[in-house]
Amino acid sequence: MDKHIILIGAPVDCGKRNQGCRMGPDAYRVAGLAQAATALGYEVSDLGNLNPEIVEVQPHRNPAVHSLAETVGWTKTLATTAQAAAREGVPVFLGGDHALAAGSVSGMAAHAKSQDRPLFVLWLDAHSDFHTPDTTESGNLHGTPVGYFTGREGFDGFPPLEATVDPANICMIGLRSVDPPEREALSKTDATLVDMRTIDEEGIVAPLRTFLERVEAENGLLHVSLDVDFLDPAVAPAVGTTVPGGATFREAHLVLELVHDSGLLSSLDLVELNPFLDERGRTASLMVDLTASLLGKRIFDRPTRPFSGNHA
Ligand code: NNH
Ligand code: MN
Ligand code: MN
Ligand code: MN
Repeated sequence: MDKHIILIGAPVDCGKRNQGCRMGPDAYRVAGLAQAATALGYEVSDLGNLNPEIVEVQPHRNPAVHSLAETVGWTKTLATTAQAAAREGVPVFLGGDHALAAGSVSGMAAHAKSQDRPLFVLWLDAHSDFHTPDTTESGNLHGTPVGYFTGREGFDGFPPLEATVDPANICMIGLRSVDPPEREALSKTDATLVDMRTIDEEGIVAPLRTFLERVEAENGLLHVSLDVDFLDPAVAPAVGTTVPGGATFREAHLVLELVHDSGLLSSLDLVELNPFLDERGRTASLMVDLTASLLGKRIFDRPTRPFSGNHA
């Protein structure tokens, strides 16, 4: 993978009603994200915190939907920034809530298209975020980014997609809170859905390896979207939407260690951290440590590599 990390502050806080994710980018900086990447041999740039484009939109026909204009504005800013940054290195989006993935992933999909390569998405989350503005009951648009970048209907006012992500190229791991309309819509796709029961029964490694082997075989770009609530709230309390029964500390590290070893990472979202809810910075620090695993931090070098190709 590219040894240049580009930090992009995305203090998006409009994707749900409870506030605090806007403090995420600075919490990651304070917790030492840039220093961790530098120590692992990366060149690190920090673009600072971005602002959303100011846009006007018609109110959505679903009256529950809120903060539509702000979310659309962020989507435009982040999609443009993602494409420019991806030409220079590995964009790391410091959230901010998960609404930011409408912009980061759609921008990466456009970048992948410009290279004639498919974009694959590893979605690490308790939730599938596959709503559309028509199906969301909460009206919280952080529950909709996957619906947007796969090209579902109902995203009136959002920028038209230069490229959609094929649901068959999405692997969701950690699922344990999926709303009925999402489940119904997901069942009509070929997305890989790894819920907590699958992890309990089969382990987290097998489905991940299968997915990474496909990314490699298809010469894909790989975007990783890490929602804090992928983790069990006992280890990661600083998130508004805690769901019990999440990934353990070691399961999370292992996923990111395996992604590192694949050499396939192209871009990353760190989302839903709410520092206002943290305990002495422990969740921010854990997210930084997980990113270090993704960037190659290890206990010992491994004797064998799980992949045939040499991407290092
Ligand atoms: N599915 C719920 C909704 O749409 C919850 C989404 N919340 C998240 N997603 N934190 O990751 O409101
Ligand atoms: Mn560079
Ligand atoms: Mn999410
Ligand atoms: Mn979530």
